[in-house]
Amino acid sequence: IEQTNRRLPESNGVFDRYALPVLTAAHTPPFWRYDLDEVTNPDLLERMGVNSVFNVGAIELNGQICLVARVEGVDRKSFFAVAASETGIDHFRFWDEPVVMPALSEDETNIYDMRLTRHEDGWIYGVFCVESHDPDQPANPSAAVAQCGIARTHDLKTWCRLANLETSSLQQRNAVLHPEFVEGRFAFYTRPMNSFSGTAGGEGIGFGLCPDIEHVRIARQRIVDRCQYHTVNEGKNGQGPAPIKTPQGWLHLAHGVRNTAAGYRYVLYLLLTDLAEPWRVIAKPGGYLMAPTGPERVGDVSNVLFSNGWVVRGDGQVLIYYGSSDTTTHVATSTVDRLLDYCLHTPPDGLRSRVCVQQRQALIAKN
Ligand code: M1P
Repeated sequence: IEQTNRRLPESNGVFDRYALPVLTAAHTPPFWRYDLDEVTNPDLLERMGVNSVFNVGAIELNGQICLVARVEGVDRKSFFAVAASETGIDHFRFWDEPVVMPALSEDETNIYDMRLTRHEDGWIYGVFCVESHDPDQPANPSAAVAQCGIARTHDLKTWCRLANLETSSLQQRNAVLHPEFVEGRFAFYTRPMNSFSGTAGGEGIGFGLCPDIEHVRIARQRIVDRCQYHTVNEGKNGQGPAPIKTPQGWLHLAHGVRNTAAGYRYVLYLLLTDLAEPWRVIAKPGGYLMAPTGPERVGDVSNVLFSNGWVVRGDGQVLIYYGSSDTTTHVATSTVDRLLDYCLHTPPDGLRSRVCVQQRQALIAKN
């Protein structure tokens, strides 16, 4: 909490990484983990440990950067807790108490990965994954159903839970509320899928409209960014945080997943969609923006970068928060201008080795 973070000197010009993670399990207050009563805990045993702090929603509120973190106890259950900082790159400190998120049913077992959206209707919305044991497979303890929970707040302290998002998909994770009305309706990025954790039926990032935020039913999920063979999002993908509005279009950060002999690899990539039709991609650079590197690579689920939070500051700086291997949280910084330049001037994925060589030859010739 006291340590000052340091921007790493190596940079590709698009973004900068930092030496230290911004949040770890060790950032959680000791009074969340230890009974501090000498009588009931004379040997000061940590009886309620925290395993990891990652996949944070992010927002600027009252001049501070607030992260709604996924805090996972040693019992594997996740909950939300707010950590705030003036700088956004270091000195994050958790508020004294975790978020008390109302549950809609007794069966809700785990909640995680909140996306925060400051909507033009005046509320701050939190859209998150709600996981339950699959009622159709009671004999299989690993069978789970992911649904999308929705709650709203003005202060990140008091949360009003709304009905879960309804779609025709068996599983619904990585849903995100768009910040503005589209065609007079609330707009959601979705992820139609059949499989809880695999890639079966992974079509891509979806998009749908709904008139009533208190009962969100999306009949049609049109595909914004489709999974494609031999790309970084071949297996599955998901919208990251709510997109950033720029003069050139909506800037989106997403994660893409592919399978390898060592398991799934999660990387982050960017795309730009049309201002009036945010489901229509107008630019998509080939490949990834960020992939796990150094200490980010190893954790509970290694080789994973996952982002569900970013913040644009008044001067155009973008703070990108990302979970590293489902264990800690890092920050990278860039600017809206740099991310747009990268989006608009990076060649699209050539999809064939021979085309990628042509792209590189054109660069070499120009240089
Ligand atoms: O373990 C990697 C990620 O797996 C899930 O993401 P997705 O639904 O795209 O597979 C989520 O559980 C996420 O929290 C996690 O980081």
